[in-house]
Amino acid sequence: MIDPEFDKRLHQAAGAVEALLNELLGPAARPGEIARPDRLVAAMRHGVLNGGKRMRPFLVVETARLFGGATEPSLRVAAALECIHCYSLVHDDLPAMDDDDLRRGQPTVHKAFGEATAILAGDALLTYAFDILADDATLLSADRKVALTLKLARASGLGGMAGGQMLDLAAETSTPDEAGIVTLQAMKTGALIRFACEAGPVIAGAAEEDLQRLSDFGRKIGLAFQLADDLLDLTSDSTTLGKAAGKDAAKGKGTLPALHGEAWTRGKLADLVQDAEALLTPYGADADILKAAARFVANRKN
Ligand code: GRG
Repeated sequence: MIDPEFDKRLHQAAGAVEALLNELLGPAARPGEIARPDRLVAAMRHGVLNGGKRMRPFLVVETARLFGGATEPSLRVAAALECIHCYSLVHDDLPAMDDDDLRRGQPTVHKAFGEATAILAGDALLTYAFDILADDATLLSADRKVALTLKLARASGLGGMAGGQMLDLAAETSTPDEAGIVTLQAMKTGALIRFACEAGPVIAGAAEEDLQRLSDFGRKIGLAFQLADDLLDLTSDSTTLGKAAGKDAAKGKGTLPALHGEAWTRGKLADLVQDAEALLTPYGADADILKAAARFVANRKN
């Protein structure tokens, strides 16, 4: 069962970040932009405003709150991160990548708008993330904006998510060993989740020790997130997932659940949640919501 307080706060964060994304992805050009093509705006909105769980935005907002960070700048950082996450999903669904027709229970962006527009929508979302961070409306000091920009770039790019996707493509032809799978997942999925957990302490100007602790927490739940995803691919159905199930096995893709089985994976997930919760012990009840998030990530159904 989902913790009711967690459920409430996840929905609150989702509602607030969606309202902001709705405004940011409006039709009117911003200062410095020349014009916003309607079709590109529509494709970007389709890729973003289509009912994701908004787990990463929640983590940004709640890790900032833990250290006294204000909600307004947290929501802008959360919106930037969600733009990157959604760009990755739009590009991942393309025929040249995972070739999926369904995402969040709806047609993927290339199915609705065509491939070329989907590529551009992903490109524009990636760029827009850094626009949102740098904008004057993000009320943070220049030092904190630079720190967030660098962390987000590193989490998303060559040595993070995009690099992880490269390793994932290579894994279709040559199965990596267990350490290789863990690295691939830490990059492809884990890096953005870790960023979400590091963002709060940076926004709030927390101590280095707290940043490190939240980074470790992010690493644990990032791994749990991907393990749960791989387990769902193995055990769930497309209707529940809102996307195609059973794709990893069909492609013969090496995942930890495929390697070790369901019982091992459930045990590993329980260990990761325990480790993640233990990292938050110094913060007492203030971190209860993040502990509930760790449990949700490991036990989610879609
Ligand atoms: C194309 C550069 C590039 C990267 C793609 C993130 C990614 C890399 C691919 C997505 C493939 C995938 C399904 C990975 C599993 C983990 C994951 C990111 C799941 C989707 O995230 P959720 O569950 O999605 O948070 P919602 O829809 O709730 O936002």
